[in-house]
Amino acid sequence: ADSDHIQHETYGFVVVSNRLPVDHTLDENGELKWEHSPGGLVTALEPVMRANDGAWVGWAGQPDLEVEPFENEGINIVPVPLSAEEVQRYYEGFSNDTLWPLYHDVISAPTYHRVWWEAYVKVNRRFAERAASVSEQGAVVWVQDYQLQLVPKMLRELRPDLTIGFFNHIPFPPLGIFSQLPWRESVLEGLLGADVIGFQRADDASNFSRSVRHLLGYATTRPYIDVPVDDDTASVSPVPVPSHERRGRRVRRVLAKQFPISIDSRGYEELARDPAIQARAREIREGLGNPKTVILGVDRLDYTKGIRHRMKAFGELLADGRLSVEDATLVQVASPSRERVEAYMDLRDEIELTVGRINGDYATMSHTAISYHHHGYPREEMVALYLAADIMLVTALRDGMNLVAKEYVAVRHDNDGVLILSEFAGAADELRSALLVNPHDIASLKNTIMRAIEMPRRDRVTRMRALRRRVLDNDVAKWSASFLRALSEVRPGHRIAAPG
Ligand code: GDG
Repeated sequence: ADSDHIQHETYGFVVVSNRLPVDHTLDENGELKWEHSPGGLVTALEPVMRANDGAWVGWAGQPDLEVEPFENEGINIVPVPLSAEEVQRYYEGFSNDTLWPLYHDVISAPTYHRVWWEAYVKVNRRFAERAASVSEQGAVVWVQDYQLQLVPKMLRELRPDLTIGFFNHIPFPPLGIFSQLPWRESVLEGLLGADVIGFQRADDASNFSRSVRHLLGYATTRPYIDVPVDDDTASVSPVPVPSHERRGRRVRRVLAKQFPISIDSRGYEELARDPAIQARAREIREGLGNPKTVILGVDRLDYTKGIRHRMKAFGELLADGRLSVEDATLVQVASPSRERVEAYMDLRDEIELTVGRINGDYATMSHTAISYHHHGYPREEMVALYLAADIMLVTALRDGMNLVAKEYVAVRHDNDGVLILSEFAGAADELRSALLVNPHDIASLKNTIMRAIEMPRRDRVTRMRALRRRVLDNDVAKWSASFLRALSEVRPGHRIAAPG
C-alpha cells in the first residue's frame, strides 16, 4: 500500500495464454457476463490448478476491457487488456497473418509489418508483467503458444526465481522458412527464456534446435540447448539458476523436445455412450437421406486444413462416376475463424463457390453431395456427428497435432469407422493405423477414399482398435503431467503438486 502499484494476490502455478478459459459475453438482457469455455487445455489443467492454487493469465476476447482478477468456477482469472488497435496488430496481424502462415509452411504468404511486430513486443511485455505480478516466489509458470513467444525471456528478466515452461501448439518451421522472419533472432531468444520448450512433434523440436544453432550459434545436444548466461541476471537470482561451464562459458541448459498433446479421451467416450447422442447420430444420417457412406470433415475454416483438397477429390469421384450422391455424402463443418483476416475471407469465398458448384452439378432432390455448415456446434453435436460418420477425413496441409482426428477415434467405442489422416498433421506420428495420405496427391486421395468406403469390417476394426489404444492411453492429463514433470526436474525444489 506504500506504493502506487496494486498489490496482487500471488500463486504457485500460473498458466499464460492469449485467450482466457472464459469468454466475456452479453446475456439476453444485454448485461455483461462470464462464460466458461472448456477447451482441452482447460480440462487438462483444471485439476493441476486446483491442486496448486493456480491462476490463468490471458485476454478475455473483447477489446478495451479492463477487469480486475476474479475467480470463475474454481480458477483464478487474471485478465490482460488489449486495445482495439492491439487486437488488430498483435493478434489478427502479427499472430495470425505473419506467424501462423510462416509456421505452417507458407501455405499462404505471410505479411511482414514493422508496426505489427512493435505491437507484438508491447503486448508480450504486458503479458509477462502481468504474469510476474501474480507469481509467488519460485512459482512455476507455463506459457502457451505462438502469440506469446517473447514472454519466457521477458519473464525471466523480471523474475529469475521462476521456473518457466513454454508449449508451442503449432508446428515449428524448417530453418529455410523460419529464416524469412525479419525478427527471427528475437523470437528464438524469447523462447529460450524458458527452462522447457515443448513441441508437438520431434521434427518441430529439431527444426527449432537447428534454427538456434544456425542463427544464434548456440551449442545443441539433443534434446538440450546451451544458452550462454548473462552473469548480471544470474547473480540477482535468489534461487541458483542451474548452469554449468561449456568451453569456459557459463551456460543455462534448456530442454527442447516433443510433448504431443491429446484430448480428454474418456470424456469423449462417455459422451458417445449417451443414448440421446446415439439417437441424434441416427437422426443425422436419416436427415442426409441415409446414404450408404457418410464422410465427415470438421475444421476451423482455415487454409491449413486442406478443405479445398478434400472437396476436389470428392467432387472428382462424383464426376468420374466412381461415386453417386446415394452412395456417399460429405458433411463438412467449417467453424467460423479469424473472419477479419483477408486470407480467411478469400478462403471462405473459394470454398463456398466450390460447394455450390459441386452441389449444383451432382445433388438430387433427395440427396446432397456436400452438406456444408459454416457454424460452430456444441460438443454433444460434434460427438453425434463423429458417431454418424463412416469415414473421418483429415486432410490438413500442415497441422501441429489435429485433435479432431483423436476425438473421432475416442468416440468410436464400437471399434468401427475409418480415419483418413494427412501425413502433414502431427497426429500422423502417433496414429499409424490410420489410412495416411498426402493431401496434395489428389489421385491418391481419391483412391484412399474409395479404399475406406470398400474396407471390410474386419480390417476397420483391427485398425480402429489400434488407434483407440493410442488415444486412450495417451490422453491430455498424461500430456500435462509429463510436461510438468520435465519442468519440475529442471530445478529440484520447484515441484508442483500432482492433482490429488
Ligand atoms: C491448434 C493447432 C493442435 C472445431 N469446430 C467446433 C469445435 N471444434 C473443436 C474440435 C477440436 C478443436 O476445436 C480444434 O482443434 P484442432 O487440433 O483440430 O485444430 P486447431 O484449432 O487448429 O488447434 C492444432 C491444437 O491447437 C492443440 O494443440 O492440435 O494442430 O492448430 O477440439 O473438436 N468444437 C465445437 N464446435 C465446433 O463447431 N464444440
